[in-house]
Amino acid sequence: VLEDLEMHPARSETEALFHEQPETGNQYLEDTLLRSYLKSHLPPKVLEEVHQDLERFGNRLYTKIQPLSWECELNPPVFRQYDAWGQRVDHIYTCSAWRRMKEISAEEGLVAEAYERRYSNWSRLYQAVKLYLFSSSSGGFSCPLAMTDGAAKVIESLGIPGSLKSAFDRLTSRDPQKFWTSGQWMTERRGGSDVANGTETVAREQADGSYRLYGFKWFTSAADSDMTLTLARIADAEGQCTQGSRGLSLFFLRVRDEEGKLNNIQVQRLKDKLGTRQMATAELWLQGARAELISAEGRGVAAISNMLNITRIHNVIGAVASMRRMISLSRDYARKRVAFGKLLKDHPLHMQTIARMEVQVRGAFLLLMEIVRLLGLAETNLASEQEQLLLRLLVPVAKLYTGKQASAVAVEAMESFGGQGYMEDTGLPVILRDSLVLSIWEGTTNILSLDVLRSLAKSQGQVMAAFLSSVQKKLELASGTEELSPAVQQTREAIGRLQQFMAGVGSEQAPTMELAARDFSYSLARIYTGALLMEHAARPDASSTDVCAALRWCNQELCPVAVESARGSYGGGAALQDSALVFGS
Ligand code: UCC
Ligand code: FAD
Repeated sequence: VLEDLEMHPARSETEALFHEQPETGNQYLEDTLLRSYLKSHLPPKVLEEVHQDLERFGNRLYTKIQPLSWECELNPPVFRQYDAWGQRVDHIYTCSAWRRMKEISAEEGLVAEAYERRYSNWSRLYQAVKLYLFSSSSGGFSCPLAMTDGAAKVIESLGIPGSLKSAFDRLTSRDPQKFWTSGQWMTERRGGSDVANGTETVAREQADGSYRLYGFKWFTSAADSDMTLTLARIADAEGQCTQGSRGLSLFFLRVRDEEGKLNNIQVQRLKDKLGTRQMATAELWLQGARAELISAEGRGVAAISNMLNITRIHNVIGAVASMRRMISLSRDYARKRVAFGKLLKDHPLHMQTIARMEVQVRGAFLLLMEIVRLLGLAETNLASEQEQLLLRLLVPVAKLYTGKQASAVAVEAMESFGGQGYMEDTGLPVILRDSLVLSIWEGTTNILSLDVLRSLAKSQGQVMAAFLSSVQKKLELASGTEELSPAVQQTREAIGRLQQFMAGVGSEQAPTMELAARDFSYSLARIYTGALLMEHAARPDASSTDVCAALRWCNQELCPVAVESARGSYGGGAALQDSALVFGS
């Protein structure tokens, strides 16, 4: 027997760990790019206070909040339509960890911080950093927070009318007992992108000036929220409604009354989703839900766009956070896992794979910081007109670009754990699944590419001028750093090709901008991100890795729209070919 044991080690020995669990520690302390960004941008006094809070929050996330996040995944919401006695109840049960996330969000001021403006224009950035750290440990709670922030922004932009004061106070409260979350009900069965033609919900005015809404909302995320903003068409005395965008108005409604009874709303069912399963997304019938009109009649889309622009920024936060989390875990795993007699970190090809992802996340992170920096300036009336235009342009650009980056990085990073990456109980598939929605909700990639064109169309060339001037300034800064000269050169050339493309748009045989919209938006994203990476690498205390990331980023095709245009991809003939290719005739 002894001999046998020597030859065949006991089970306890074979159970020795071959796969050590990858871990993250304090995500704030470990994020050198985040810390160097804050150090170079925040005023010293602000940095000192913020640093202390972020270090504390980083510890809280790692020790207390991350386990709750896993609980949210294991205990998704449950919908019960009837009680045991046949009474319709339409109750959505959420787990205690999910409800705890709501309390934590209030305690940490994850929405409040942006509206208190303790640090003036830096408050937005600071809030975004906290949300970024929270996102991958939030168990999906970053979704309601996005919409809550968006709703607060809409109410603030309306001047906080008296009737909405209490809602605003609750949305921006730090008191867990008072704090409310909001939904954002836009999508109906006929269309989520084409809201103008897809919205069938009708609003009927009541004698007291309030409205009752009748319709069906096809996707309503965080359906356990306290309130929502939603669109509907106001019916006139004959019951007729204006069709199209000009018939849409924006409404505020409470989902339940004081006793918890639904506001004439029936829950049809919860969506059976690929990801974001921790969070309830419902189909809802509005059967006379009492609501308050909060926009001018027919200005619903313009009014809710304030919400869209905030939730799209949250989408960018989620994208960058999920990339960062995946890479941090890959990095840790590479230090622990042995293959072919050495640690993964000592296989240069494996390091190349992770390094390529690192360049992606660095670029995306700086783009996020740029947007929230600009938003902070705009919200404290410190933004120039150019900065406001730039912000309007960069939000859809960043949302569409980082949404795609996040899913690509999640897939690549999953492979870096080998077969373990595919195992549900490692938690890694959750990150992958949840990242896949980032390019769909809050506007798909194509819809946002068209929104980029919308932002350009509104300003007669001023938006592009603001973009180019901002890139030029960053390039001038970078020109002082010798090692960056190849990247500076590549970006200058890309700008030249972009300008050439733009000049051709109005001419004969012009490319149609609609067909070019996606490649055009990608070009803006790559050029601007390259400029940001160079700006960061040109700081006096920049590291060699900052320089390396900038060089590598700029060493890709920065202006795909020019390449595709030269290939004739945007002419009428190309559109016909596209259809023929798709349909095989
Ligand atoms: O998906 C959803 C929630 C998911 C859960 C939350 C997750 C948050 C992230 C968490 C991270 C972890 S809610 C549903 C989201 N739905 C969409 O995003 C809709 C996508 N479709 C579009 O964006 C379309 O482009 C529409 C709906 C905006 C198109 O509508 P219209 O009415 O056809 O467009 P118009 O006529 O061009 O625009 C009407 C007005 C114009 O202003 P005026 O009339 O003054 O010229 C536009 O300039 O609205 C203005 N407008 C905007 N303004 C439209 N979009 C914007 C904008 N983005 N910014 C400023
Ligand atoms: P469609 O509009 O049918 O789009 C289908 C495809 O066509 C897309 O690829 C799109 O890019 C493309 N397309 C459409 N129009 C054009 C065009 N003009 N040019 C080129 N391409 C085009 N909505 C809410 O309102 N509230 C919520 O809380 C909410 N939560 C959601 C949660 C989840 C998990 C998901 C998946 C969705 C949620 N949505 C919510 C809905 C989401 O916003 C929509 O699904 C999204 O906006 C797309 O709309 P659609 O599904 O109608 O797709």
